[in-house]
Amino acid sequence: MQTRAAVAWEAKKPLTIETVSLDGPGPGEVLVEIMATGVCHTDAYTLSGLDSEGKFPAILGHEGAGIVREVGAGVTSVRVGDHVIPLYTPECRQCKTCLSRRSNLCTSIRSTQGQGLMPDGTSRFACEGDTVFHYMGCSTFSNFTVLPEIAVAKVREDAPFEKICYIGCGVTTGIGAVVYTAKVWPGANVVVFGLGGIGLNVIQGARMVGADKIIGVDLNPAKAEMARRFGMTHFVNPDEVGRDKVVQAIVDLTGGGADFSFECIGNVHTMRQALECCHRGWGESIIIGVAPSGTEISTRPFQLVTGRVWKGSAFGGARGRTDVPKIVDWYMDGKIEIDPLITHVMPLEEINTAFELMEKGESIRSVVVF
Ligand code: NAD
Ligand code: AHE
Ligand code: ZN
Repeated sequence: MQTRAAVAWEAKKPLTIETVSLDGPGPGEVLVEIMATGVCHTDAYTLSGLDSEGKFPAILGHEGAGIVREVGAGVTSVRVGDHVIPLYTPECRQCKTCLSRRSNLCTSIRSTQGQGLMPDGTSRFACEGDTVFHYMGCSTFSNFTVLPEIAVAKVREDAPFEKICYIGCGVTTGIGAVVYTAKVWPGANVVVFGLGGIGLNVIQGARMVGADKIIGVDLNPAKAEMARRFGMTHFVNPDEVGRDKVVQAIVDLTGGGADFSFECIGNVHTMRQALECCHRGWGESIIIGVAPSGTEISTRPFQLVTGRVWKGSAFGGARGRTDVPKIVDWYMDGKIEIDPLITHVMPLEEINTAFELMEKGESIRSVVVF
């Protein structure tokens, strides 16, 4: 079939809207009509050329919601007409990792996914005779896309696509990091570095589980207002306290250090600050931000010897097919908020504006509706 998609032909260049060809679903796969997709900082990261797995030309996008339009042979878990959220972290329920229940990082299709290919090693997209690669197994910047059935979460049909697409990455990543990865306890002191589309969801997750102090750190003071609305109790602007005094400022505010910190920027310097502002003996720092390939984190080993813990979180530690439908319920039941975070909505033709707004720090989430 033919479909409309935004194609990233090469790094650092704007996307162009093309009519691309798409081969239908093979065994165990589904064809999904994407109704809406968010634009995440990770899309911009890959487009910047700093992603070691970035392949071009590609159809980016990994934060979508849509409707199953066709199923391949042997598909049993979804049917035509089901509403779904594509999962860049699938859940096969059969691999060593899924069976271990110790991690959400299903390994069943990860290697082909990282090469921009479907599990059978092919790409289903082509444009003007060129193969176009898939991205994070999702390619939600295309009106239609093909996914393995293990990489879609079936969700309730009364949930609006243009809001729940954000659960496909940002909402689940932020709230999940609090609930599933860190298991923040009521009364904990929490610090969030970076008050963008991910950090604000960490903040609302921390509020949801009953954290005490929720301290936000951001260079952009314009981010503080929304953060307060979502539960931030204290704001630290590194340019006001001094960039080398952020750790001390947090230690002072928390009476010794944070119980949990979350790095939601993707900067190795703030990752170090996030670890070192944690409480001696038990403070845990969770890295969410994606740092450019080739960069490395460092700290004095003494920081770990004295009980601070460094962890990472991908997709909030959520098991997609199991947890995403529950998070959609939390939204529909009013337990979490999404609407105020979607600051811009645009048609596919204006998708480059979403990247510009993010770059300038003027949006939280832009959503493209098809
Ligand atoms: P964003 O651009 O919306 O937010 C980043 C925020 O960090 C902005 O508010 C910016 O002002 C602030 N910031 C930048 N540099 C700073 C500094 N030195 N000190 C303090 N604040 C600073 O981005 P986002 O969509 O929220 O994504 C955040 C990070 O999370 C990105 O690296 C993204 O790739 C990553 N991410 C990871 C996962 C995962 O599963 N681990 C999922 C989604 C996104
Ligand atoms: N390809 C990148 C890695 C990017 C990365 O860490 N991605 C996160 C999700 S970011 C969503 O916005 C993730 O889930 N990682 C686990 C995984 O298996 O990719 C690089 O730097 O090479
Ligand atoms: Zn993302």
